[in-house]
Amino acid sequence: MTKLSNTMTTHINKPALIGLLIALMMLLVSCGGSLQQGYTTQTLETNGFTFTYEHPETADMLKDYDLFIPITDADGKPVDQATVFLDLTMPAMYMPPQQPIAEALGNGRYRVSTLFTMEGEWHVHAHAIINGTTQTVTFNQNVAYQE
Ligand SMILES: [Cu+2]
Repeated sequence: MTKLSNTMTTHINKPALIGLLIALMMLLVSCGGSLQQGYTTQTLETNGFTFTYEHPETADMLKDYDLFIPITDADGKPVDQATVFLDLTMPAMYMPPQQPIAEALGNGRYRVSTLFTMEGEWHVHAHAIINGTTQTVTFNQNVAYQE
């Protein structure tokens, strides 16, 4: 048996092994998040707080979406007990105010269920009241018209 395992070891060449490791790492990365199909993320920092925006890469107009905003503090710890809401605007024009409030999911994650009422480029301002202070970052969201 010793001779057999020696033979097998020499037959696994290094490039193949490295390729396998890379493939495994990519699998881990893709499984690491719980991103929905067609979703992507943006990450912004303000005053030591890191906001992530998990969102459809291009949203369909007037379709309901769950948008997720995980927040961590300067130590990388999840921020719970925050009041989080979004302010959805279009840079190109005035739109009626739309400020959906987020639901806290725990582990620093917040969810907003909303839709976008027009095609084009939107600004998603995420406001989080953390310990009495409002922290704000602005993400981008593209919205396309779908029949
Ligand atoms: Cu508009």
